[in-house]
Amino acid sequence: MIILEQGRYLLYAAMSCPFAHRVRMVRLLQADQLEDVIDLNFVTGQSAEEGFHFSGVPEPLFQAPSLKQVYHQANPDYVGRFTVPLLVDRTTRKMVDNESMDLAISLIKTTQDDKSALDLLPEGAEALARDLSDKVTTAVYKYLFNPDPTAKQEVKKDLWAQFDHYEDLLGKQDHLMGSTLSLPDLVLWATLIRYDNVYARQFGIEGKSLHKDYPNLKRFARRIWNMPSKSKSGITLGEDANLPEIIRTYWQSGNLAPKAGNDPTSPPPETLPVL
Ligand SMILES: N[C@@H](CCC(=O)N[C@@H](CS)C(=O)NCC(=O)O)C(=O)O
Repeated sequence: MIILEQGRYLLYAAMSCPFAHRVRMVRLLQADQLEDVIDLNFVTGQSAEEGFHFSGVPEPLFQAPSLKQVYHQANPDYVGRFTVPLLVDRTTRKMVDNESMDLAISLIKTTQDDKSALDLLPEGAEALARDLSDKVTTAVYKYLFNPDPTAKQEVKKDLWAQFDHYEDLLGKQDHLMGSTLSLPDLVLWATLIRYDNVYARQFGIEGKSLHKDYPNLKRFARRIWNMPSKSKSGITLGEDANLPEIIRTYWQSGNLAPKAGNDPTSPPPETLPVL
């Protein structure tokens, strides 16, 4: 349950993270209700030993140097990975939730009484969003982290089968649930915009590109890219995504880049067109 009170929450996020991205997108699309209620705090680096940390500017709630320490403060009993997104209640200084899909749904439900709010969760949308999260968002990490080349090929085949299915569907309709934007669109979009530059190129899921092989997915991605948010800044979803920062972060990530055979100390490759 989210309380619509100014400055009440802090959302810890990473610009690069597609899971945190879906929560940020809901916040932006319902910004007239949520922008002043949830402040964002971005992690600025990730190391193999410490995980996500905040370099330079101190983290505002606990003055913690790392996300791990925020977790320790906000939930001393927490066991698990120290992941983004993480929502913390500033008043109680306690963790609210760190599951992106639950957070996104909870934010949508909090704002849906307002008649001007987008209906991001029509019937069936939650199930489709969860399915996409499992078969698309997570698939690229299953590919990256699986050491077995045969298993990697299986993951790639299944992922492309998903893309083929949605390519077909989006040839017939503008959005996954029909004619209007909903949560599954946001989930799929967060992977699509990262696909060519990060997942294909940096994670090594080579062979197909959104730009060249999936015209309907590309059109869909462009439509959402240009979608205005309700933020006071007037930013579009595409501008907010900050693709150059996403590409750079993955490239320099001490965890991911060497696994994919990249040299994180060299400059990231030039950005390929996505849309
Ligand atoms: N179940 C989480 C997963 C989020 C997740 O895996 N986030 C990644 C970044 S994209 C993370 O924080 N990784 C850090 C780690 O595993 O230590 C969710 O959907 O919210």
